[in-house]
Amino acid sequence: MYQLIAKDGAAKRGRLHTVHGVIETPVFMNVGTAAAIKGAVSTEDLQQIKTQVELSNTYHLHVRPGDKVIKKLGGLHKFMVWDKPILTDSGGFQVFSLAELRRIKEEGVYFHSHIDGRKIFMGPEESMQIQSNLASTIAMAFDECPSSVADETYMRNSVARTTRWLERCKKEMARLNDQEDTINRQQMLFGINQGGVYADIRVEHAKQIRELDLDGYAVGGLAVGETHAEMYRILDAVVPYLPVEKPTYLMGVGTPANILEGVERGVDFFDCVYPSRNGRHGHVYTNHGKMNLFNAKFELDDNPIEEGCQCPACQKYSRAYIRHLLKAKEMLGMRLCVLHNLYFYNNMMEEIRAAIETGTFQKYKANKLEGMEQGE
Ligand code: PRF
Ligand code: ZN
Repeated sequence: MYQLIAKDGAAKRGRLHTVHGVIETPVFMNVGTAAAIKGAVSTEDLQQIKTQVELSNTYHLHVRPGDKVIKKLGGLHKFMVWDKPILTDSGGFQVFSLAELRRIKEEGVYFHSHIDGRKIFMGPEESMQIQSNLASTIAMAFDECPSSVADETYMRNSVARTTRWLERCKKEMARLNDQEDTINRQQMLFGINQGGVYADIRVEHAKQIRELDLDGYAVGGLAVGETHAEMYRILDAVVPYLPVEKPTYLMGVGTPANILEGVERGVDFFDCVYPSRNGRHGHVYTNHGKMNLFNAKFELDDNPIEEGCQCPACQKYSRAYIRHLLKAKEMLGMRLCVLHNLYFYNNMMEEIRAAIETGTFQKYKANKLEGMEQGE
């Protein structure tokens, strides 16, 4: 159940009640593709860095260790020792970005595993079954994420198929939630809007899928090569056609600036690999812009990454020490940068929520962007 607590312009401050607790939105989900946040981050760490939702991938966990293995071990929450909400992406997007030799048919997608080349079939029913075995809090619909340069005819046909797949997902999820041996019988299902950069296709699709009365709605197929201006134009066009009384999720987005723009347009959920991936490369976010800790100017810098930051890295360690760890390829260096970056994102979301509640989001956004532009 989603509660809309406050609005500031189109920006929404919401609360999603789930079997694994409450999610305060806007929220940034921390990406743990294969049931782990890359950079040796433990679930104890996640508690410390204000993580609300962990995100994992159906495709990866199906290929390794296998969703049936995870079901036998009691589901993903028990497996990775995380009792808060988990969202699983459906596999659609990963099949398109990772798998080789894929063939899309009405029934689903045939492809070869990126691990061992094994032939796999995944359609809407299989994706729901895998996500039900994983027992995540929120399952995502099985969709096709077409290329950003797909032509209009391809896009119309693809979106129509994604709608038919969505109807099958809803039916299969209802069947699975009705079965006694299902671990999470209150698993939620979010639908996914597609249509590339064609605003009319997007809007028509949004109108169709909102009729299905799902637990939430995502905007997929963005941040796949189009410009930021195009992404904002599509959000401007489509978010008003998604139900305001349900959570909205912008998939795979993005930079702090992208998130602020998304919030302004009414988005509740975000996820992105940037904070963890950049952290693993020694790139850290601060309120004064991004820093590359490999830079020689930090050799003797005894300050924390960011003065006043309450993250586990900044509580104790200096830029100089972390720079040394990174250069010496010590895992702790990566880990500290990832913890700082995820904390930066999670903390920004907390600030965003407070700003919406007090009707000061525009001011908050302008200040945050101005500060961050000072960086490299
Ligand atoms: N579909 C799914 N997952 C996704 C996307 C999508 O379009 C994107 C697009 N940015 C990221 N993750 N199922
Ligand atoms: Zn920090």
